[in-house]
Amino acid sequence: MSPAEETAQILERFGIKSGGDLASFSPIDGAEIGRVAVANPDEICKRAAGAFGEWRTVPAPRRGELVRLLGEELRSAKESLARLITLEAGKTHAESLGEVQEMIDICDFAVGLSRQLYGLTIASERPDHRMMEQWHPLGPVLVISAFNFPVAVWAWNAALALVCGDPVIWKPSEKTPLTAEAVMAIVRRALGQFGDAPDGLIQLAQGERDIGEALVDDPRVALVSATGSTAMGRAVGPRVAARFGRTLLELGGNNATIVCPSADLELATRAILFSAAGTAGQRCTTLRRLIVHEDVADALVARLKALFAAVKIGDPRLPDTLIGPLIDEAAFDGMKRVLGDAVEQVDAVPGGCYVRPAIVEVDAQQGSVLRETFAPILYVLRYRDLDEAIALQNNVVQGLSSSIFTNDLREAERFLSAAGSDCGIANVNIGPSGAEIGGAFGGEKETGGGRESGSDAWRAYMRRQTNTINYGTDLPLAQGIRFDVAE
Ligand code: UN1
Repeated sequence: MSPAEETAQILERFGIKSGGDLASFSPIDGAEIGRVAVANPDEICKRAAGAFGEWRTVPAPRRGELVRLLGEELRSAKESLARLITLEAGKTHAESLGEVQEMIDICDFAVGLSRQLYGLTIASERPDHRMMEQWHPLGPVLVISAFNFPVAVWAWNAALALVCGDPVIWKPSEKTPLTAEAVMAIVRRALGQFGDAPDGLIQLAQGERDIGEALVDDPRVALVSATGSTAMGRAVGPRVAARFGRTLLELGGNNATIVCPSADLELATRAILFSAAGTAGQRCTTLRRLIVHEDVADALVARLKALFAAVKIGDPRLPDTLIGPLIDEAAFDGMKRVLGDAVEQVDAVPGGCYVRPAIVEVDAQQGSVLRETFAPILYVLRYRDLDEAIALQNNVVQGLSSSIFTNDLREAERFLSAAGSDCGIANVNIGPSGAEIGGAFGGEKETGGGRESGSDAWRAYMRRQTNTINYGTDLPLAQGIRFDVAE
């Protein structure tokens, strides 16, 4: 069945009618698979602001109930939604299922969180005074998501925003509008079960860049959580800052793995294959730089080259495919700009851009090695001592994810220490990609500094209020100040 035919069947199952000005194309064969209508940003912001007035006073555990229902509906729709991700984003079925599972996991996490939005009690220096801090809902949250995780990154943000008391506006990638429509159909099912959620609590804003810009500039949007390239973040960040709005940025990565002489090379090989070639190199956490000790480099690189040559590339709907297509022609051009004629195209489905992952050995970290090319290119650098390797790993402008393979405790701990990796994520004996829900996700430097999903990332979606309460009959001032008029 063609991607267009299969998509039509799935959309029907979700009760979605295709139509409108924005077209979606399947990377499997490049053909159009559906259309959606473009949003009216002003209308959306108005409805979100109205919803905020109501939702912020709903008790947080009750808000959690909506997210629990969303998790349940996602469980029932898992297979269909995953299939649509495969059709629209080109991920393999296993990876698409994983993406929906990530949505379910964050829902579970957020449900628990809805009873744990803790503030502090603080010792006051003044007699008969009490201090505390409270966390209150912040306001409408705009989620800008990228094509490569077309639904999970929305869920990371939406699940937390909803339990925190914030309405959600979603501007999905213009390359993956249909999966967003399907998620909204699932959301409507959850809202139906929930009963009395305010109108406009969860909205979709389909469109191209202009729609995103109008939403980014709207003062009714309290937080802009944006995932995408550093260039996108550079445009969004200052615009939101100019109106003193808040941002949570999850931008480009240039992730490295260090392989030490003591490493379990079999383990490292498997992890590197998944991290560098999986998702056709289109994760923000994709492994892009392999920094390997010269004693083990020849053996490791030879093994990787053999695996890269053998890995099954093709229609992501087929069960044995490990690597599907690049998202579009522009992604292919990006890879070609780096590799020129060395790009090995794979003849899989006509109309799609299928490439073999590439290994490029380099002597120095310069030129394209310093940039994030959203394609499966793995640069290999050799090192002699660990400090040199860590310096290489850190000597890029991005700071998302990193990892080390070693069986030497000192090396592992050094890598994780304050003098080690400067990334938001640093792993030992696993690759830099494939993080689970629970840990805070995000990175430093030009990756944008935002943290999403796990740990205390929820605080970005709330405003903090410090309270001092006097339950006495006197008015002692802080710092011992006296301010009495003698009468
Ligand atoms: C992204 O590519 O934007 O850690 C997110 C990972 C996934 C999320 C990637 N859990 O690779």
